[in-house]
Amino acid sequence: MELQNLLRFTFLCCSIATLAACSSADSVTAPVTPPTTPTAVTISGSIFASDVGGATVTVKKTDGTTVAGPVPTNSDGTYSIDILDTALTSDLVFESTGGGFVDEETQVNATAGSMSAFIEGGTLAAGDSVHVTPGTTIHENLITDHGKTPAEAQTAFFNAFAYNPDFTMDPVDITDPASLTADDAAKLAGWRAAVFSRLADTINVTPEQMFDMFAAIAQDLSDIPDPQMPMDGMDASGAVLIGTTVVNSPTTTDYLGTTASFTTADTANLQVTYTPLTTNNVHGKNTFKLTIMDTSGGGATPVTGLVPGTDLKVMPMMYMADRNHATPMGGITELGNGEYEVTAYYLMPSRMMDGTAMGTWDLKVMVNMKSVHFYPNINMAMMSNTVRVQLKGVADTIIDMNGLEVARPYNLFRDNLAPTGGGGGGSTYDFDVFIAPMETMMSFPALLDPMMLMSGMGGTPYNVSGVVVEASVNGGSYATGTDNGDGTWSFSALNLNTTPGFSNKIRVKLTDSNEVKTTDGLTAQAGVNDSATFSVALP
Ligand SMILES: [Cu+2]
Repeated sequence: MELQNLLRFTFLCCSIATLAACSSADSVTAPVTPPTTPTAVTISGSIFASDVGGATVTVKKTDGTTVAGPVPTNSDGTYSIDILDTALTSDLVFESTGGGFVDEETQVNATAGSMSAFIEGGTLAAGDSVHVTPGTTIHENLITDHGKTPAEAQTAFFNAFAYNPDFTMDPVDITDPASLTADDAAKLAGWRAAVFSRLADTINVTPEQMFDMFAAIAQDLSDIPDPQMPMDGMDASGAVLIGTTVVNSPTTTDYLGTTASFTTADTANLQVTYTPLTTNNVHGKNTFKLTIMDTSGGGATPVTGLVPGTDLKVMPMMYMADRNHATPMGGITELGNGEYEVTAYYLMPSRMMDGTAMGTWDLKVMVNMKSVHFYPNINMAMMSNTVRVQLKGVADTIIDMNGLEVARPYNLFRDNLAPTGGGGGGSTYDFDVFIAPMETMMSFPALLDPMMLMSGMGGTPYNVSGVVVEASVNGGSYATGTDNGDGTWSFSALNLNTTPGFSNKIRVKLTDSNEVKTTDGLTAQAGVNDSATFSVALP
């Protein structure tokens, strides 16, 4: 066999030599390929629960053979490890055991358990980073301990937590003042880890036992999920207990309650408290209160007189599996005593009504250039009362995230619906819509007349003028709305059917001096695509 191979090899060399000689007049000798010596690449990263110092990091193949390490982590949780580049084509598991960390929630020094990250073969190259977090640990456990494919593990994790664990993201300890200058992505990654710390504390699991909680969650997620309750504390064979404790693995309800409990955030000499105005924190128009206190010198003095848009900015961002996007904002009103009322118009809920996870909302608040973040869980509003409809431009187009020219979306939000004159049993209602066209995924300004709209990356700006907004109730004639100059249009004394549960249909038309906006971006056809419909059921 060896001789045969040698002959074949020799023959191949000769063929190549012949070809080389034919195609290159200068070359008289065949190029000799030197035998390749495996070289090592350096991968750096961190073990984060928060920062786990003195942990032992090993890289293994999925069959358990060690390909690199062990190496220790530094006191800040960082490590650096050399891996033969020949090993990078294999699926790899980064494993960490032991070490110490300061638990974010309890602030106690604790000994870490095992954490891990699964890296698909061919993903890593020299200089890349692998950050091992609670999220990557659960994902890896689903693959290694429960036989899931990487894609299945990702889906199971996303269903439960509405994000994909990302080993490239370097988290910061959000309870450490040193994190204040970190970027939004690092804070988001740090918050995601801190949620597990608080979740453990909430269900009476110690920081040490939290690592068994990661394994328990993976076990829970290994069975067929119920979208409404992807974490139900059970697997196919019954209740999942955490390690050697008698504590049940947490449920989706526990998790959502924990995420919603992050309502106070500190930055240098400032404390900001976020208060949703309703317990059902829904998508569409959403008004909330921010309380801003100056905490310098250990006190708490209300911060008053912040100018909206200058001293005080609120910038929500949704992190989805495949993209990030901003959302339209309404106004900010100072209430006094350091309190400010803010209106956001959420394009999407964090989860659909059936429980399907969509993404994570990051509500960034900037006070005098210092930022804090909240991550509210935004519920889906009832379908019987439409919170948002869409109309589209026809000649009015944008270049989308894929570089394609598409009709510009105009988001129309139900802004207000109230009995005319404050009630008294009549059937007429005042109705306002808030309109926010899209410029890019990051920009949804309030519609003003006139204004110039950007049209995605590289698109031709669109000049808006002569805006007319009309509404018709239950097939009646159209009334023209009053432009309030802030993106809202008002209709007064609309006649609604007040029969309880009756689904009123309010059709809204949007026209500018160039065209009628349509539901499908095609040229308007009266009564076909020239209006969007809000369903309105009165209580
Ligand atoms: Cu979204």
